Amino acid sequence: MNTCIIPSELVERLVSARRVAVLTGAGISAESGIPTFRDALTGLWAHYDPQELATPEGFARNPKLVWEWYAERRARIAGVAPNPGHFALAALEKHFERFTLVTQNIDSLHQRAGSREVVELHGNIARVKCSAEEIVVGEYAETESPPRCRCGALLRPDVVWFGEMLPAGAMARAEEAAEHCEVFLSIGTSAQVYPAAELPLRALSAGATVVEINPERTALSRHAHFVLPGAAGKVLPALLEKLAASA
Ligand code: BJW
Repeated sequence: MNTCIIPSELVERLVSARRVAVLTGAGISAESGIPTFRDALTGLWAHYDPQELATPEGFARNPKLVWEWYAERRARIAGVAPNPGHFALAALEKHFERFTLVTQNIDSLHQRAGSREVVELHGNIARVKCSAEEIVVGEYAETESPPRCRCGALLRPDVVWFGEMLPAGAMARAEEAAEHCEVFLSIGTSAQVYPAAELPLRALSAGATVVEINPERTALSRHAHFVLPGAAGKVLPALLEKLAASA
């Protein structure tokens, strides 16, 4: 029995919705043991400088440092499992005609939980691409320093750093889903990083019901129709339970 309070009006809107879009951020993977970015004590940016580790300029200055940091994070991700929040989203997908799961996360935990269609806005840590040609060349393999592409440039993680464009196809799919859904769920994101943070606002402008699931208030909270304060791993299974009981 899950004790989270899910408003019945939200359940009714979900029951009648045909198209649902979801945006997830680092918070959904926190209960799996992956640190978020901006949480004051445990977030990655409390301990590491994003300018040095998550920008193309930082990589150009010290490619080995950046490569090692991503190798450590990859190893951490390999050692964790999806949590009840990821599994609840995979199950939720089956209740709707169209369900688009857009994630800012690079950890593949949604896919490992069984979500079928995941739009990755910020890339995936398992892949590497050429730092010059921007072409994905394959899966990461353990090396001390970044290897070189056939063209001679260094390989780098296939993730989106500050100042870089998001993959155009992924962003287009995310925008389309946000603008054509009846319910939009924003889960475990501080809603500070653009253009991902625009998605719930686009959904709002298009008339969707916007729901936020997060233990803390964010920049989005005052705009959302429903704010469900709590951990995604508790709130999402409760939401799924209510929906399944009402469908
Ligand atoms: C829980 C929980 C639990 C905890 N359950 N919840 C417009 C205005 C201002 C600035 C810009 C703008 N447009 C572009 C920019 C610049 C920049 C930007 O947004 N900067 C802001 C910081 C101000 N954006 C970009 O540079 C983007 N590119 C771009 O826009 O290109 C065009 C352009 C370029 C230059 C100028 C103008 C236009 C690219 C952004 C790339 C972000 N990359 C990173 C790293 C990815 C690779 C990696 O992992 O290493 O992506 S940074 C980091 O932030 C990562 C995340 O995906 C992203 C978002 O973080 P997220 O997921 O929200 O995590 P947190 O930690 O912030 O929040 C976690 C939340 O979970 C918290 O709220 C907790 O409370 C909650 N939580 N436990 C539920 N159990």
